Amino acid sequence: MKEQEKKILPSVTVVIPAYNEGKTIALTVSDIRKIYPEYEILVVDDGSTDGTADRAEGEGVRVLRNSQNRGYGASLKRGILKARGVIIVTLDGDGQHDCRGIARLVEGMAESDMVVGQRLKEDQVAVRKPGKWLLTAVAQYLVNQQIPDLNSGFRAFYRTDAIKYLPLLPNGFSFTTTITLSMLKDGRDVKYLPIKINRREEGSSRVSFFRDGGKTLLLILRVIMLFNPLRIFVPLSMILIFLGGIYTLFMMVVYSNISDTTTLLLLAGIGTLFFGLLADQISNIRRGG
Ligand SMILES: Nc1nc2c(ncn2[C@@H]2O[C@H](COP(=O)(O)OP(=O)(O)O)[C@@H](O)[C@H]2O)c(=O)[nH]1
Ligand SMILES: [Mg+2]
Repeated sequence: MKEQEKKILPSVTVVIPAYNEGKTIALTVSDIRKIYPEYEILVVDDGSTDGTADRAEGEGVRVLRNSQNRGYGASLKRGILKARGVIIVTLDGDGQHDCRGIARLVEGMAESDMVVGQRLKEDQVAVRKPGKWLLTAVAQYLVNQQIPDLNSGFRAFYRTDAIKYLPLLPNGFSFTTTITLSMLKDGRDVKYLPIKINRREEGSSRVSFFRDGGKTLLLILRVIMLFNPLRIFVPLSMILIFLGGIYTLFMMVVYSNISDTTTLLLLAGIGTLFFGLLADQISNIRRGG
């Protein structure tokens, strides 16, 4: 019975995007190999200049080398395309994710479409919080459900699902946000399992508030347009039309005339509504609906 159970377990590829993680990559992959000898380990080296790829290869795992730095999402996409496993687990190359958690993520996949390693609140770096808070609030509103951790890099999903969403997935760090929202918007089941994050021992985080915080606003606009434009444009147009209506009534009663403002408000409201309807069609086409 045990043997039989083992045979039907799906194969797993652990994809590790790494950029200049020469000091930690060897330990990270050797730990995974020790605990999960049956899993394929695939390191995607993103043009590192510190020997990251060679160190990973020295541990006997599969390595893909990007000739130039293409970004976190671009590397994951390349890894996903080349992976041999049915289930993909993504994990950082800096040793921050405890690989003992992989088993729990994979187990969770028996009942879910994606399992996310949910970081504790205090593990989410303080300077990133304002942007992340707003992004999470908008994202939750768009898909109409709670998202305890929108962009953890430690997660498991089916390779076929990732391939399906590949054209939507961006090349940068917003890969994680986008795959989460793609799943949730399609009504897929996403499970969150609490994980502990190790302190970064070597190197420094490549996600910075100034570089990526500035991008957060753009990302918020992108996810609105991609996942649920009507949820923003309909209320906005209703507010404009309502204000325009009230103002028209007021002008008619008091001055027996309408003004430029009433016309502008009403036209803006109607324009916003039609823009939203158009955006909704494009969103559906892009997401394959
Ligand atoms: N492929 C790729 N991976 C990157 C890049 N920058 C960082 N990473 C990797 O992405 C993971 C998370 O990056 P990190 O800077 O630790 O982000 P944090 O954990 O959110 O602070 C690590 O495995 C990094 O090696 C990049 O430009 N390209
Ligand atoms: Mg990290």
